[in-house]
Amino acid sequence: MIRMVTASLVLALATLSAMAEERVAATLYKIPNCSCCKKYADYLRTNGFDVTVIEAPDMTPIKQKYGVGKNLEGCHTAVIGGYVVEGHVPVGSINRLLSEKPAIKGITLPGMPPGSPGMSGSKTGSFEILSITGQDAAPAVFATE
Ligand SMILES: [Cu+2]
Repeated sequence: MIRMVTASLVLALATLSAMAEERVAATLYKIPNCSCCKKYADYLRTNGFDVTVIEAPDMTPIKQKYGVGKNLEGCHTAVIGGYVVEGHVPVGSINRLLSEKPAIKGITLPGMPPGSPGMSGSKTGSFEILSITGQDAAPAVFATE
């Protein structure tokens, strides 16, 4: 019995360390003086992402490249696993995006809602994370957190 418990414990530990090593690469574009963007990069790092920050004085071409329409814009733009993650999106939605791999360009939390990851203040309501499709149609809700 003890041997079985030990074996499953070893297995659990092995799984845990494999998970810890598997850091997902993320590239985050931001304007140089954006401090909430920097805090969001730190938030991603804390949650297991390997973040490369690229300072972009003009974010317009980046938003255009990744299909982030004006109504969908946050501050920074991240690229993770081939998806665009715009603004202060909570990590739960990113992980769901990466595991479900839907046929969209990415997800966004438009604006800079108080209390969202990297933002100060306290949360006043639930966050609506929207799908980015690159189409003009009204964006669908990807998740509510
Ligand atoms: Cu921000």
